[in-house]
Amino acid sequence: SSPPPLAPFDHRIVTPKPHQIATIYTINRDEVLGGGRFGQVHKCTENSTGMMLAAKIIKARSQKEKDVVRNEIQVMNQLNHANLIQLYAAFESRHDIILVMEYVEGGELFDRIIDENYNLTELDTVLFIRQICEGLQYMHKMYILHLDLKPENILCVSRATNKIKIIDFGLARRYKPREKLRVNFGTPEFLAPEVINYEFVSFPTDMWSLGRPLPFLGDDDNETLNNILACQWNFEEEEFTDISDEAKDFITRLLVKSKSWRMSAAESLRHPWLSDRSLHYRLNQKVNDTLHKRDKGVIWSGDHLTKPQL
Ligand code: PIT
Repeated sequence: SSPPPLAPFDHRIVTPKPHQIATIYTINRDEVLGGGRFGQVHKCTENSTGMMLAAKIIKARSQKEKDVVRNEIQVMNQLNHANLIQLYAAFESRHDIILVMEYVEGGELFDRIIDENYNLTELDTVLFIRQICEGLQYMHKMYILHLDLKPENILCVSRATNKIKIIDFGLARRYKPREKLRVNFGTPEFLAPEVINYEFVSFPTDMWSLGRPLPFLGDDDNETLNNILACQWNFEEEEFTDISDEAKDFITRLLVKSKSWRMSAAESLRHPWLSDRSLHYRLNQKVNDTLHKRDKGVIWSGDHLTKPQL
């Protein structure tokens, strides 16, 4: 439960440099760490020190596109926290802006969630969500909204631990009390009701995203949006049969249609699901039980398998 390692450099205020990046850093174009809305992230090395970093190359030709990236830099300049990826340098040229950031090697949480070889337990989820809440609590204290929280934007520090860092501040901004938000409806399942309705966004808008493990999926995007707006969900899916009541209560207190009644990041951290150590102990016992029984062939997984002869 200790926080993830800090970036291997002190927090710095970055201004985009007009120099060529190539003389100071070596970008490994073959090694793609991830792709986002605006371009690819590559592994890269600072030539003078050998320090490993990550370089996000963002295509930005127009003034408007460049302003969006400058906003991302401004936001990252204000954020110094172990659960938020740190910015090291930035370079601006005619066609793109490159952000040089802290390097972590564990890949996206998204990939861990969908990896069938990795058995994600409820206790793992507690550890992930708790760190996301720590990062969010800090951001919100700094008056900054993330507005694009999803498993693709959470990085694992390594494959072996459950430590994470939040990335992608491309939509992040300083909270302005009267600001409404226009977003692209790329992934409707993640949108909070106030975003769909084009109403004011605020700190609780980020909190909605944390309750997202619930399926709002309709047969099409329209139905999905309607399910969100109607706050139509339940715990009847098979995935929830073994989930603790505390987890269900936690989700219930985030997926609240009215912004002002959702738990804040600080309240979430105090919720029993994230804070009750005896619950965590029980969840851990459950994990061990399961592994133990599986060793003995008592538990099988997958409908395609036949029951072992006991
Ligand atoms: C890493 C390792 C990795 C991906 C990234 C960094 C990506 C970071 C990132 C940060 C942003 C953003 C998009 C991606 O908008 O696998 O060290 O601010």
